[in-house]
Amino acid sequence: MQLRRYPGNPILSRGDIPDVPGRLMDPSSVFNPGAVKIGDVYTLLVRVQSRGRETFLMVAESRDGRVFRVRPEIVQLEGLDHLRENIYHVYDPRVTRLEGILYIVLAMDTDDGCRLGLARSVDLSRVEFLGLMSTDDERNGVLFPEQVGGRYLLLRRPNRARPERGVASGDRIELAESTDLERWHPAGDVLTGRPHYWDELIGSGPPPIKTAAGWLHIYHGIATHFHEANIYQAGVALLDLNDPARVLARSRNNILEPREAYELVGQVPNVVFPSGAIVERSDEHGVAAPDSRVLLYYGAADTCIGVAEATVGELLAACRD
Ligand code: BMA
Repeated sequence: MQLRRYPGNPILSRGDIPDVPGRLMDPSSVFNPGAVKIGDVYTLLVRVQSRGRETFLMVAESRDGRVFRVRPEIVQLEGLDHLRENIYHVYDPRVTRLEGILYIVLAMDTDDGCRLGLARSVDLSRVEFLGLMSTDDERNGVLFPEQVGGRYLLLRRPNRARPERGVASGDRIELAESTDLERWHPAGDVLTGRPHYWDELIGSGPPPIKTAAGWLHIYHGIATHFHEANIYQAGVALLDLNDPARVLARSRNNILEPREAYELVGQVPNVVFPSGAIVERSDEHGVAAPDSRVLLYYGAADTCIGVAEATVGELLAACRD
């Protein structure tokens, strides 16, 4: 199974980013969005990179999930200036609606590597930075959309794999738990990379999707080809509803890989990087209907954004392929 791409992809490219006078003109790229539906509006929190390679977050909105308009302003993280650390980039936001609030887990580059940061917002007009969630080098943090067993849960990817070249990466996704969203404690290993196959290095994608069969977790896998070339793909695993450190099933094949020109060629070639998902229909308990469509938003070649879709049932079947 491959996700079905929207024929109008890419849905956002650098030319769709309005200038923000004095701050951002003619940027290089837009990619790796968080996604959430706010009322009827499909909303993306996108990563925009300037030609100075500064990183900005901006909001894009759509009535149909495919044609987006970017608000001509840069999202300010209120309270970020109170941090003692030097922050170079804030990027790859994962947006989770939790207890009626939008929580955003951010990757933040500091002098000591990457940290996870947490922010919250009602509708992405104002975003309040709450603080760092980690003291170790990690990326790809993503919150579950509800408490499980009385705890908030977070998937995170420690950057412990040190390639010969390039930045630290990771080959495992871990679970962490918290009672206050501030202090996080290890709660088990979830997935590890599969050396030699499509997902040697891994990291979480969008927030887990609740289904009757378990949590659907879309993640990215990197085939490293002995460090000669990195190919970023998407895959899916099914985690136990009550104990998400337990993996019930995991796709053997990827569900999306770089094939189209805009995924194969760009600032970083051969990248599909899933980071946002919108489920079209869930019940009052947040359980996705099996025939509901899932729109997966992804960064393509660190240059533009694509959307691809499958039903919940198809994703469950892919876990067991
Ligand atoms: C990862 C992250 C992503 C990026 C990907 C491909 O390590 O930095 O933001 O999309 O690499 O360059």
